Amino acid sequence: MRGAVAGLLSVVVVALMLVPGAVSAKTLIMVVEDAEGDLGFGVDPHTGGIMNLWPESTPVAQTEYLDMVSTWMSLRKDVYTFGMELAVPLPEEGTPLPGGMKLMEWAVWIDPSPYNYITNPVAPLFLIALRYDGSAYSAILVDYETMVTTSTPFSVDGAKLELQFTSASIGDIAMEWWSPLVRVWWGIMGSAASWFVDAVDLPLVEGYAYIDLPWPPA
Ligand SMILES: [Ca+2]
Ligand SMILES: [Ca+2]
Repeated sequence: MRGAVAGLLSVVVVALMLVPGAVSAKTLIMVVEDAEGDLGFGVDPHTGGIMNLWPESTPVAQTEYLDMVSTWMSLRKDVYTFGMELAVPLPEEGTPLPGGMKLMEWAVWIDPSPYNYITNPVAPLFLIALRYDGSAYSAILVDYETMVTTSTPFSVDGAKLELQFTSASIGDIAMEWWSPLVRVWWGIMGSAASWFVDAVDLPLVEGYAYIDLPWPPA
């Protein structure tokens, strides 16, 4: 399974978009494909890959809207758009969560350097996350320096989700590393009972480091 995952190629696109009747505006876009059917748990400290797959009979494996099949980041002027495509459409609001799950999160972490829980357990800079609790969606931006959480614009359209945030909302930093992750909480809300169930697969492509992707695109 992991061999097949490693065989997937990522796609990096830098697009130059022309705005009709206006000055041209450069949009940076990076799109990365991810394996389908790879929901798992436990992160390999050497590769960043998720080590164990949930058996097909388990609620997580059957909850295919947790399964990222592609993810992207774009920057146009001073607005970032982060997105994910899931294997199947996201649930309608009000759809209960299955299998004792209490909360789900499709998110991007902005890291100061490639995070590794053994060799580089660095604190993240920001988290931008879409969450669903079985009743409604919400989207937040967490500043890990101040621990201030603010809401941020999002859209859910079939199997696609997007979150937007401005350069100013991340302190006008020059973003260098971003890590898309899908997470599920079980048990009592506020507890630490969460697991990462999907991360970017790391094909052996220069520029990838553990679970982080480089920015801007090469
Ligand atoms: Ca996946
Ligand atoms: Ca994956």
